[in-house]
Amino acid sequence: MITLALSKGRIFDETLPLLAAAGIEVLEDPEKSRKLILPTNRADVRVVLVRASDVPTYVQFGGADMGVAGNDVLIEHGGHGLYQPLDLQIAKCHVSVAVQDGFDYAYAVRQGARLRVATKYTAIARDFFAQKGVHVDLVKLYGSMELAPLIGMADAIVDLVSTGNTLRANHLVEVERIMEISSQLVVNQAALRLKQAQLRPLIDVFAKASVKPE
Ligand code: PRT
Ligand code: MG
Repeated sequence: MITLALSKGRIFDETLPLLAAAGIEVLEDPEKSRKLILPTNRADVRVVLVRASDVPTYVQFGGADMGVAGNDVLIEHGGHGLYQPLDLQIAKCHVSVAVQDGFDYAYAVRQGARLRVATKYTAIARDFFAQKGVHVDLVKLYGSMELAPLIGMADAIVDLVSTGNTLRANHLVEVERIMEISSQLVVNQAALRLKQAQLRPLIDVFAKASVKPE
């Protein structure tokens, strides 16, 4: 049995075509079903639904043989015990610093001001500001980061941006782009050895299917 860990939403939706390329069809719709273990048309392949930020943990501890997770999540997790053979080029976005429209971020940085930064991505934010030599107090949040600057709780946020619509709707502007994000295939290192014969062909099909023509 091969177990694949996915999160509901964009990662599930964008992984479906890759599974289809391998002849794998998930037999239930996660938006309709309450099941956490979804069967596929192949008796030896199943999908488990977990929180996006839990995918690396399930794969690390062998709860799943492989999974799909964004670089954002993998960097925060640390990637221990995971083999990352493939950038799937899906669920793309970037990590940015954003501030309230009108806040002079460049000036604050030049002045050596200490910034309070709200984020779910504390590892990424800590590294980024340390490299810039900017002193920050990080405030860990689990969601709705956009709210923090609006109510005066933080000077800036570090968050994922794709279309920029969420920032615009909340009168925030992007002032720095920290890194590009896409989702990676992650594989349990022990599973890769023990289930080579089943996993390798899947990884190869995903590799071919994830290459987008320029
Ligand atoms: O939503 P939940 O709290 O359950 O978990 P999650 O947010 O960790 O999961 P999910 O499914 O939202 O995201 C899974 C992965 O998709 C992330 O780890 C990223 O690698 C990737 N991804 C790609 C994104 C986005 N694009 C994205 N736009 N994840 C989140 N967003 C959010 C962003 O945080 C912001 O709130 O969408 C909002 C901004 O979108 P725009 O289009 O308005 O800029
Ligand atoms: Mg989300």
